[in-house]
Amino acid sequence: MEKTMKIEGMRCMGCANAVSKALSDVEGVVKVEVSVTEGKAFVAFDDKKVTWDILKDKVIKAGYKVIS
Ligand SMILES: [Cu+2]
Repeated sequence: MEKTMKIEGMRCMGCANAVSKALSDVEGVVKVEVSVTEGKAFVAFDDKKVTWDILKDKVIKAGYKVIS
């Protein structure tokens, strides 16, 4: 499954890396592409291993606000 998460609060490449790492570390995540300027994270993941809600929670725990 491929989805794009809308994220608020990313300001720099450090934020992008933090979000990227938070998502990439989850088992079942295949690919992550974060755009700071657009406030988005594209995520490709195996929905049999991980849910979208879990992924959103990881980003929230990393300190960012998930819009959708
Ligand atoms: Cu930052």
